Amino acid sequence: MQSQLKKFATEIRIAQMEEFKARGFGHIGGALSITDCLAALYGEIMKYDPKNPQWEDRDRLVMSKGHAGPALYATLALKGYFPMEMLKTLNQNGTHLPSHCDKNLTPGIDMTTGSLGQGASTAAGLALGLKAQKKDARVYLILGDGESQEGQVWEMALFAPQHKLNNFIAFLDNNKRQLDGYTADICNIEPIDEKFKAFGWYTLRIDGNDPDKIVEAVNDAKANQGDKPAMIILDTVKGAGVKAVEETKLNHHLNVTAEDADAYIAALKAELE
Ligand SMILES: Cc1ncc(C[n+]2csc(CCOP(=O)(O)OP(=O)(O)O)c2C)c(N)n1
Ligand SMILES: [Mg+2]
Repeated sequence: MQSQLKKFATEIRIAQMEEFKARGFGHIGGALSITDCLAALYGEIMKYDPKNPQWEDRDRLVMSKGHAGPALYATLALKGYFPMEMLKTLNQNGTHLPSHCDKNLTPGIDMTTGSLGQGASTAAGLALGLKAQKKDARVYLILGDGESQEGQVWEMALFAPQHKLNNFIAFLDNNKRQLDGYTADICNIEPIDEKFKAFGWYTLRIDGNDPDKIVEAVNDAKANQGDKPAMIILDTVKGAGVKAVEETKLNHHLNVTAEDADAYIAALKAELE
């Protein structure tokens, strides 16, 4: 029997596959690797109201690796922000679900992203703004490991501790692969936990494909971060949860035929039984 959150993660994966099936291709590897984190955030951690997406006191999520939009859309649809049927319009002309996140198009999307690195700064700015307004709301940020090669991420890494952004919890989806190969071969970011620690962050490193462990880590951060921002390094597998995608070395952006998608969905549904 899967835990409630693991079950939710599987449901998010199934809904994602419906999106990719309808479009025929997409950023499948990095969408799957961050799915367990989204299950934890929207299944347990975050404060939000699907009927009032602009609620002022809500927690915010910035999906800085904006190409993982489809994973977030699946999550938002399952939580009732918009009809499940809308998922089939992913990345089509006139859609409200573009390939990368757009806060002006999609209910529940808090920040427009896609240019890697920029979501780091906008998330820190949101956290600073909420703190200045003395709001009881947190900002969550999701970065990629390849994205963390961007200089802008390191400007933010300096800025957030300086401003004591203890309403700020970041995740780094350390799936070891970027667009065109292994992160360690292209521009190694390790030891990434030690780096954030040295920059003044409360840092944890966990199995990022276990939503229950992610909830535990966020509770730990909330209890122990003091006046620091928190960084949770998620050790993940790119393509997690769909074996054929995990095993495809360059799985950043793949074609997904209807037959592929149906096979992936059948395997995921079997996990729910
Ligand atoms: C500034 C910028 N440069 C390049 C790209 C193109 N691009 C999109 S995703 C990606 C790879 C990102 O790798 P990673 O952060 O590891 O993402 P994940 O593995 O989680 O998909 C690149 C180079 C971009 N979106 N923005
Ligand atoms: Mg990566």
